[in-house]
Amino acid sequence: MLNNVIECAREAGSIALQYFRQDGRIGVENKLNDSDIVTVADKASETCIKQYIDRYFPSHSILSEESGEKSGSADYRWIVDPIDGTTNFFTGLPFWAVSIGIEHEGRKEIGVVYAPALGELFYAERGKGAYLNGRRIHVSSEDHMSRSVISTGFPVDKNINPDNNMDNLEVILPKVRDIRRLGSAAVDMCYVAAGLMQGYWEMNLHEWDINASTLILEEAGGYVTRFREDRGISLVCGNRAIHDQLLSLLKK
Ligand code: 2AM
Ligand code: CA
Repeated sequence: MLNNVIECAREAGSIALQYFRQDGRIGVENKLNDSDIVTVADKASETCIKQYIDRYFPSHSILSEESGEKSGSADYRWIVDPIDGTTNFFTGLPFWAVSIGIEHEGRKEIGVVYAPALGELFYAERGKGAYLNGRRIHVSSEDHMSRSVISTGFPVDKNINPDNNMDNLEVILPKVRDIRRLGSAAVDMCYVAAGLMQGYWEMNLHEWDINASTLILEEAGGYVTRFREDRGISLVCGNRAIHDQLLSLLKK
C-alpha cells in the first residue's frame, strides 16, 4: 500500500505544482480570516486524492482538511492534507506539502509527505524506518539547546486570541542557536525527522497537519508529545534530549 500512497501524493503534488507561482490562477478564498486561506490548488489536490482513493480503495474512510470526514466499511482511514502550508503556497514560498497518513484500526501505519517545490518525498511505514528520497533518515544527535535550531509556528486566530505563542518564544529564543518559522507543520516535522532541525513546537494544529509526519518522525527515532489539551493539537517534538528540554519550557 505504501507505493499506492506515494503514487497518490505524487499525482496530487504535481497538480498543485501546476498552480504554484502562476499569478492569477490561484483563486484564494478566506476561511476564518485573512490568515486562514484556501486556494483552488488545495481543492484540486484534494479532489485528485479522493478520486484515487475511490478508484483503488473505495471502502476506506477519509478525513481531509477541505471536505471533512467520509466513513467507509474498511478499518483503514486516510488522513489527508491536500496542501499543508497554504500561506507559503499562495505567497510563492516552497515550504508546502501534500500530507497523507494511513491508519489501520486507529493505529498509524503509513505516512507520506511530498513537497514538490522542494523535490522532497518523505515516507515511513510502521517498524520499517523513515526515508527522504529513498535514503534512510534519523533525528539529530545534538543534545544541547544552545546548538539547536528549533522551529515553531503561530496560531491562525492570533488576531483575536492573545494566547499566540509569544510567551513560549520569549522563553525559548534566548536558549537556542536560532528559531525558524517555516509555515508547514508537515515539513517542519519531517525536517526534524531528517536531523535538519533539532526540534519543533506549535499549538492549534489539526490531525491532517501532523498525522503522516508524526509517523515519519517516530520512525526516524524522534519523540512527539501533546503539551496542551485546550488549544487544538499542540505538540512538541525532537530527539529525546531536545524534546524533553523544550517540553519543560513550554507553557502547559
Ligand atoms: P495549512 O497550511 O494546511 O492550513 C502553520 O502555522 C501551520 O498551521 C500549517 O501546518 C498550517 O496548515 C496550519 N494551519 C493553518 N491554518 C490553520 C487553521 N485554521 N487551523 C489549524 N491549522 C492551521
Ligand atoms: Ca492544509
